[in-house]
Amino acid sequence: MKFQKTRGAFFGLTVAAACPLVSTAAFIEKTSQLGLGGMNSSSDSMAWCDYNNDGYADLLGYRELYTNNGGTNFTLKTNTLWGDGVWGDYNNDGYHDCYSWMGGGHLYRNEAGAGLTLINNLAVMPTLPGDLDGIHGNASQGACWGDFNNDGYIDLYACNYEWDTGTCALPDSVLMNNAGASFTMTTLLSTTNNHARGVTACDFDMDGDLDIYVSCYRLRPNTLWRNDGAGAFTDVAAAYGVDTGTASCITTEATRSAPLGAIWTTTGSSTFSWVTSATPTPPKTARNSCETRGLRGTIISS
Ligand SMILES: [Ca+2]
Ligand SMILES: [Ca+2]
Ligand SMILES: [Ca+2]
Ligand SMILES: [Ca+2]
Repeated sequence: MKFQKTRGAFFGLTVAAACPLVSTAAFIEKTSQLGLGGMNSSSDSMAWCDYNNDGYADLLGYRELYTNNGGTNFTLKTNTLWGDGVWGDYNNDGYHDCYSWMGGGHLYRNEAGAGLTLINNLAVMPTLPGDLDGIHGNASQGACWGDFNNDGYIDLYACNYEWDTGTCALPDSVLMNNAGASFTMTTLLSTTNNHARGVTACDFDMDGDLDIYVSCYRLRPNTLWRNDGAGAFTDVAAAYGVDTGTASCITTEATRSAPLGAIWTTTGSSTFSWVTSATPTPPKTARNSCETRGLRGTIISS
């Protein structure tokens, strides 16, 4: 089994299947016939989840939730959500809830499959950190659920990306779940101001706790957060050779990992391989402008 996710698209377990040398599978485009022809085209990610527990996976896109009608077609349930999101049952009631990382982050509670209720109470779900000038707010690009402290309640990691086309990087956040009642946010240190986009959780070192890998944009090193078991993280990307470059900010873009996400494929204790969409090519040197312009994101550890 493996955890996988692309650009904050979903949280879940998949079962690795044997892959034939020659595939005979064929796909037929049925978007409109299945009721998805009017889907909002602004989505950066999609996420399947059987939110009403009827046995059929439903579909979350940008601002939209489509209900699966017994595998025959889909019906638009709502188009007023905040944006793309990830599913997870934060209150352990048996129904998957939804967190959208957009607009400072928004938590939706699943009302026993009948619908999603936006939790506007900041004491329950804090707003993600924004630009220090207070003008732009937050610009998160992804999130993932995982029980980082093994207390039985899933927690959340949010990538906070940037503003002003790379001049202002924002620090990432860890939101620990207080027994399904609220979340406590820790904003990570400056090393995480890496223009993060995709995040995925997996126990790569097989020590019983979920670790986190974050893929970053604008030639920034990627981050591998090793969990201490209590939900506190240390960046070990360089030690494990998966930062895909030095922190000098002068490197080949192709040797950086995919800015849009990564996939775990665990292969055994303390070892792992990883796959991204970027393939090393002959060197092409580029300078990351963020080093000369400086990072203006909030640096807080609480
Ligand atoms: Ca369903
Ligand atoms: Ca729930
Ligand atoms: Ca937890
Ligand atoms: Ca671990």
